[in-house]
Amino acid sequence: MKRIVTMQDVSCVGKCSLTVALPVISAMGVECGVIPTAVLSTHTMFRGFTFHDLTGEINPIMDHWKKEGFAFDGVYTGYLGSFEQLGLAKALFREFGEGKLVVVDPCMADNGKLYPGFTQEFADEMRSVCAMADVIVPNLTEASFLLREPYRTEYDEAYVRETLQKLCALGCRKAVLTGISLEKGKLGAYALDSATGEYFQTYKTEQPAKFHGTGDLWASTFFAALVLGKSFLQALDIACDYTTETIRVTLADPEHVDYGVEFEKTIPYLLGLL
Ligand code: PXL
Repeated sequence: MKRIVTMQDVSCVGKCSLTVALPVISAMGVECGVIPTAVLSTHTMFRGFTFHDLTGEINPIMDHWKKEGFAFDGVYTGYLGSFEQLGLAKALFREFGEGKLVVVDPCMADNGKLYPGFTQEFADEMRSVCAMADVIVPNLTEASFLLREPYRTEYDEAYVRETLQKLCALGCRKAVLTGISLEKGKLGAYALDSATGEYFQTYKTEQPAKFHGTGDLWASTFFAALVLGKSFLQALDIACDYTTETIRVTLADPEHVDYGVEFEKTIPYLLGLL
């Protein structure tokens, strides 16, 4: 059985980060070890959320794992909340990611804006974490902060390709831009493998709403699909398909909440894609 480790926070209600990654990766048949970086009552889009930092636990957790001789087939980092945690993510890659699949989702921004608490300096430091990854999976907003370039809502294919080249120049082998739309009504992912110069793209029907946590849903699915041995293009396609279908099913439920998607309902659909 494949075994991975993912490092991100636990938002107790809100369906993002670990409360998405753990069930989705497990459902895909991959053992999911976790490094929880913090416990929050909700994700940071709610007001008044509580926050308990777990940074001090991370080195002891890794030390114990080293003593036990644990090894993983892949390492995936999501939302990280401090400069110190960026350093610990790099330590995690050195200790457990050598020769394994390392995926970095530089979670910090969306829709042109940094999430609460993040700064341009954090984005600058995130570059060195991206440099150690095999694959990074930013959205266009995150890419603009990583590259210190203005965020654009209007763009063409040349801009997407140029952005992917600049992202790969950070040091990762492959870069994926999520949430790309080059044609009205279609939304998907555009990627570059810098080692071969090959571009990849896949699109699904754009859904008429955006939800929190869908970036984490996408990244978890993409990562686990790669760990399971799917090709790069297949993994992109499976992640776009599952995320789109999940938003569609969520919108079809008149009682859906606005803070997260009903990914639980579409797990059978996801397994059908594998
Ligand atoms: O989905 C990314 C994410 C993860 N964790 C926390 C967040 C967010 C996005 O806002 O607030 C705590």
